[in-house]
Amino acid sequence: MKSIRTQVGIIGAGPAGLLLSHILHLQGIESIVLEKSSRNTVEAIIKAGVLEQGTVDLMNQIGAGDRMMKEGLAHEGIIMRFDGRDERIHFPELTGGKSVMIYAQHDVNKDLIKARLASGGDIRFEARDVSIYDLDSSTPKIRFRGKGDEPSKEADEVTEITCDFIAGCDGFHGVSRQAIPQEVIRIYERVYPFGWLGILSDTPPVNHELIYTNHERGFALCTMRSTTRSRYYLQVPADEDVSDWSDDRFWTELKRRIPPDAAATLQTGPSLEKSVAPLRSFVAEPLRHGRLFLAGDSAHIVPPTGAKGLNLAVADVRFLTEALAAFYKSGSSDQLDGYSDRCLARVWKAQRFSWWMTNLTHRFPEALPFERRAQAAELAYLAGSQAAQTALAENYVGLPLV
Ligand code: FAS
Ligand code: PHB
Repeated sequence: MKSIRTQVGIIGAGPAGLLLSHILHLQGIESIVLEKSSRNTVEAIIKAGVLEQGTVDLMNQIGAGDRMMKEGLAHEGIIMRFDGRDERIHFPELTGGKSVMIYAQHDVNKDLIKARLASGGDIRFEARDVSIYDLDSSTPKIRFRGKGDEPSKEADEVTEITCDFIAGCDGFHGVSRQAIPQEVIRIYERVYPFGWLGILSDTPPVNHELIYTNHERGFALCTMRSTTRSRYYLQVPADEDVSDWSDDRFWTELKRRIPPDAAATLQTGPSLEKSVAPLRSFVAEPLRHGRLFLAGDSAHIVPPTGAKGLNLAVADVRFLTEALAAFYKSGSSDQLDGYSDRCLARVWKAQRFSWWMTNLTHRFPEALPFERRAQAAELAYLAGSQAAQTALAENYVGLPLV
């Protein structure tokens, strides 16, 4: 078995792991990133699309924001469609000038990988059988099989990394959360009775801003990746099989749920990607066990309705890099000890907003007539109340980091 050493072992090269590795580097802290997928897969995966102002600012601060600023689309509002009417939520007016940026997550991944490798970063793609040991010691370890730091003779050679700390940035299906003992971890979860059927197409977006629609046939979202590439979502039953949805069936259903003027001008085309994503609200507490720190989807999942998932991962990483930098600079572990509570304060506010936005815009199959009427009343209240619109806007653009 090959043995190597680093200060922070990072599992996962999604936005959380890549951002963590780069910011640690800028603080003079070394890390090794282990990623089970290939670089091409990480750079192609279709996921999030909305960056909060804080995420945009951070990408620029760390020198990884040039392409985002050239190709990203600044958005100053969204349209809420319900009961035959459109209500625009105007972000700058309601939040003292804030907005959001439309920029695909796979592009964020690409930009972070480029920045990290250009600065001598050590990212091990296609790392297999990643496992974690000795979390309660001051030298926790990660073992993996794979290409290692040079094409090894034995593709199945096991490498062991001895670290000071391990960051679990390996998403909902990763191994790091599983390393927290059952008697320690607390899980909070709400699984929704529907999913999102998403389609990506090289067609101009139907509208220059996002349209969230609450329709009697179900929720729909019109969003985009650029001025020539569109992304649309339809609420479907949780167990929906994407193979039951031809492109034509998707476009026909979308036209039935979006505003008539949008339906009339919608440009359809062949799907580049089509998939069903389940919707759940999920939090694992605490985000730390011994020398293991969870960040991003490994610790929490939000329904994408509030566009919070990627941005929450960024906030966790900000807090973790501050805590690690304090430890290496002064030896103090106070911020490491406070990491989980600091993240959870923000995580739960984003959970609440995402749960609220999902309840406001989706049709629940088991909803009582009273609940449907209450939902219609809440949408009507939103339309008529600056206070209600301000509450939506300040959560959507991202709450201040505390
Ligand atoms: P990620 O899941 O992005 O990254 C984890 C990484 O760890 C992956 O590259 C994975 O391959 C790797 N990994 C997993 N297990 C490993 C192991 N054992 N060893 C090594 N590596 C391992 N959020 C939004 O805001 N808007 C959206 O529209 C949206 N759509 C989504 C659609 C889908 C299908 C999914 C799954 C998520 C979506 N999300 C969306 C949420 C998503 O954007 C996450 O919030 C974001 O990816 C969080 O980033 P990470 O925490 O880095 O996790
Ligand atoms: C997306 O562009 O994929 C997107 C945008 C806003 C959301 C969810 C997904 O709330």
